[in-house]
Amino acid sequence: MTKIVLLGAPIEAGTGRRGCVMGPDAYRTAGLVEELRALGHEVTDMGDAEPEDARDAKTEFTHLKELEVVAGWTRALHADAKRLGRGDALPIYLGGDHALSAGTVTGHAAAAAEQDRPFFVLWLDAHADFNTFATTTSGNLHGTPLAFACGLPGFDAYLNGPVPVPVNPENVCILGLRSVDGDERRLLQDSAVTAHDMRAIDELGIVPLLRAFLDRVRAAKGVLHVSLDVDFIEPDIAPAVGTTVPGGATFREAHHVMELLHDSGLVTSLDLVELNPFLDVKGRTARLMVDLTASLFGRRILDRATRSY
Ligand code: 4U7
Ligand code: MN
Ligand code: MN
Ligand code: MN
Repeated sequence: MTKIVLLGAPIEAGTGRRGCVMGPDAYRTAGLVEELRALGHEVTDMGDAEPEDARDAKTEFTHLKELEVVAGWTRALHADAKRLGRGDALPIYLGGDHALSAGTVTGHAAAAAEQDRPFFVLWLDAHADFNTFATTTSGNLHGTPLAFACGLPGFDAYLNGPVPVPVNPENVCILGLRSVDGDERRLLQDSAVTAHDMRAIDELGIVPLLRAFLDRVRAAKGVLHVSLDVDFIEPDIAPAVGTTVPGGATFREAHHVMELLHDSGLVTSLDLVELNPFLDVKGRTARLMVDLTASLFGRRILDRATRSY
């Protein structure tokens, strides 16, 4: 039994379009609380977080969209995540667009540092979200949270100062990549982030890639934050996302990742991001995300004793 807390983060300012604001309620409607309780977990839904006022958030760049709103969410969620990271329950952040992870990841990194635990991040995404204010061409800030969390320069507006505990890029693994921008590619290349694109998954399989990372987390006695972007998954089966890229993880690949994460026992916090219920087909994507979360929390086809391998 795991104690789980849910915190909604209805932010859509980080994307170029409307709809992610409905994400947290779509997860509730799709039965997330009930599914987790059915697996034996103690679940508390804390409702939705609210952004801080960040009208002071300014930069030299004029093409960034909704910087003040994103900064307000970053500050609020950073504080929430830092507090929840000190507690004994495992937080699931219900997005909301991926800009929310600027707050959750840096908050959990700060909490882990207080406890002298190495902090690791698994980023399941078609994109690297490794743009800075200087490199983003779209100006959509959901393309920046991983660069920010890793301490890349120029982001002081988000937290009104530098990131207190930047994530060590050596402790970050991205799985599922198939869309990386020109300048972002260079930043990623120059970093120590482990970046596995879809070709690596095709050639080697998703299991050894994930296992190698989980082995490192375990060996370091680390804590692991997982950030699951809906667009990690093939859009044919997960259509409710603004930034579809074909060639994503299959149904079984996505579930298998969750099953291995469950078996590892290493996950200490989770973001579910980028669900846009306005684009969904009969709730299919919301339900898939709930089912994937259930796999991460112990749902399996056969249990160990019944399985003949
Ligand atoms: B998501 C993009 F240009 N890189 O910066 C950008 F391709 O959270 C996409 O992963 C960012 O969905 C996607 O706008 C952000 C684009
Ligand atoms: Mn993303
Ligand atoms: Mn993405
Ligand atoms: Mn997106």
